[in-house]
Amino acid sequence: MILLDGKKTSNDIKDEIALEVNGIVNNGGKKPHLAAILVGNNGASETYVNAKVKACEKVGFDSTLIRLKEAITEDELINEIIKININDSIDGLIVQLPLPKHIDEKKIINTISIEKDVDGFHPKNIGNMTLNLPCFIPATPAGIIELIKRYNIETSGKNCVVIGRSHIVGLPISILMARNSYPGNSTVTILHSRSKNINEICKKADILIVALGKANFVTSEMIKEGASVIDVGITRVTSNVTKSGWKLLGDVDFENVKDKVSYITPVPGGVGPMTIAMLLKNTLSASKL
Ligand code: BQF
Repeated sequence: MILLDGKKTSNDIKDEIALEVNGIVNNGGKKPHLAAILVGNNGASETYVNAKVKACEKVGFDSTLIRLKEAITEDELINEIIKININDSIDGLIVQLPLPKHIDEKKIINTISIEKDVDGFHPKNIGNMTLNLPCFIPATPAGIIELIKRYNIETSGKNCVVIGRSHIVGLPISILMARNSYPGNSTVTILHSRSKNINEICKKADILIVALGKANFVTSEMIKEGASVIDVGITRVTSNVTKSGWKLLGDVDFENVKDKVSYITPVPGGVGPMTIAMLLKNTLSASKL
């Protein structure tokens, strides 16, 4: 079993980005600048946004965190986005999800300028990605692709099973794994809440990508010997072992499957850190547009 070390790989990517930013600045160029909007005070969202701001500092980007109150109206939020859209000093904009229930996420994402949509969630971005046109690939799928690439995992002609069809992970990674490129050229099956025979279908997977958000859902009887397993799940549970009083669980029962697989991502330290690194990569690309 080889661990797909997202922590180390993301640090490698951050070093590469920092080197490039250094070159840009030394040649009189401008630092990439990411703006992040955080609405309300959801604990997990705060953690994620703080991680993104810290990562920006680490690679030499400018960042602006805009905190807005939970009770902000949809129109007020749209106005904040428009201000950033027309601000030439800002290259990339993310709106941390989920948003409060009274705000329509679709409407908000549609407001983000596609040139600054470094999360790649705008419908035009997803369309461009699907058609293999220039786009920002959403950070989590991009992180999975980058891990597969850096560990030289064979994907052509392989059975790739994706559990979950979310617009942010399952749907885009399915499209990417089926594309005519590397990583890609896989035979992709998407499993979801209405799927039947989930265990049997998973058992045929050479590459299993799990993004459904159910802790320890995948067990060894669902795994083909020698499979590569990518675990996107992060469920927070209380723990009497850790200092913080909680820990993260993946969608894969790691201890149960680890002796059966060729490659596997840990949780934490697998796909999560890669997501942050790929957001930085997209922001660097946006700054070059
Ligand atoms: C790690 C996210 C669900 C909903 C909205 C490192 C992150 C997570 C884990 C992180 C995520 C998940 C992010 C680890 C960003 C990934 O060490 O395992 C980093 O910050 N993520 C998000 O912004 O919004 C989410 C998951």
